[in-house]
Amino acid sequence: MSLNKLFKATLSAAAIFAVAGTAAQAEEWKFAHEESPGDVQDLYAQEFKRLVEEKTNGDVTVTVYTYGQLGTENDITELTTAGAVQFSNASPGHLGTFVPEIQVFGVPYLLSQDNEVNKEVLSSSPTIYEGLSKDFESKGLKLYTMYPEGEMVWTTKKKVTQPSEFDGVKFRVMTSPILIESYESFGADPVALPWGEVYSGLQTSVIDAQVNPIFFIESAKFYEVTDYLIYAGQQQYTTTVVSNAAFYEGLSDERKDMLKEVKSELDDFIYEAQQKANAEALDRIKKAKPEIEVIRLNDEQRAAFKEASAGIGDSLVKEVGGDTEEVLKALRKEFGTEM
Ligand code: 6CS
Repeated sequence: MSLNKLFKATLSAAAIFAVAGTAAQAEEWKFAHEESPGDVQDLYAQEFKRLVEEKTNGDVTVTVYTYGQLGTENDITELTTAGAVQFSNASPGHLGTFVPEIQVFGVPYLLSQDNEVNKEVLSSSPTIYEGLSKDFESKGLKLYTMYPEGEMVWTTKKKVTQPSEFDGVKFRVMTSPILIESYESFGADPVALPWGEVYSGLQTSVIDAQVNPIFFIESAKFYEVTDYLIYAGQQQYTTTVVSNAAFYEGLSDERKDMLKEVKSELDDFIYEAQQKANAEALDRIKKAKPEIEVIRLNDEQRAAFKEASAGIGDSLVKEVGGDTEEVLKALRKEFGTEM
């Protein structure tokens, strides 16, 4: 072989090796969430991306998709069960028709008023990670983590401080069936919608009220089309991050360990990030709309809503069955909210 030919053969072998090498290393994980850029789920997903890429020395790249890029909340759960997306946020508020048991997180007044307690339970509860996780596995999903996004605040066009004042109020809720029952028990007329339809729904009076954490009320601008922010202490917004179960099971032990490490670093990160996001958003809302009325229901007023919804846990147990009764009981104990 001439030197020239040898040089060309070596070059093409090197090129093939380089391409093959790149192909073997180029592993992409898709992470879809339910919120807008800069929202709490986006902060989580971006930090997950940073940590995974750093810990794998770039062998894995994570592509983050925000709300709408791959569809609505329910669409991204379906994409994850199908394996087209490796990770996604699937909030209990929208997950009720896929994993009915997770609706325990929609039971009013289940979580603690102390958010440090909520953080501990959501990040490490055996009831969640050993019990509820089996319900996810049976649907082809691996429950990766769970975290709080802040207290759910009602935004309404009408002042509401007791259940009778909800009469005739069309109240938007997320799509899990338990939420319809809960808001009916509070006295409202619930309407289930994806959040992308909420702003225009409020603007055109298709709905009169909705509930979300403050950071989201600011970012989706729901405060522009409502007049009251009402803290009823009734719920924390919780979300789960799920993975496609077959994908997760197929990972090497080394990758699984890396993901556990990432989860535990992110437990602290996201807890602090959501606190900051909610506090700053309330200040901005008050500045942008000084006439908005912020109402914090007192203990007596809260007790009326609590009493009105006291049967929701039992009806969930009846409807979903399985281990829901034990899960609810165990979670009430962990959150310190036994009845
Ligand atoms: O209200 C909703 O549907 C949306 N709220 C939040 C805080 N995150 C995503 C969710 O879909």
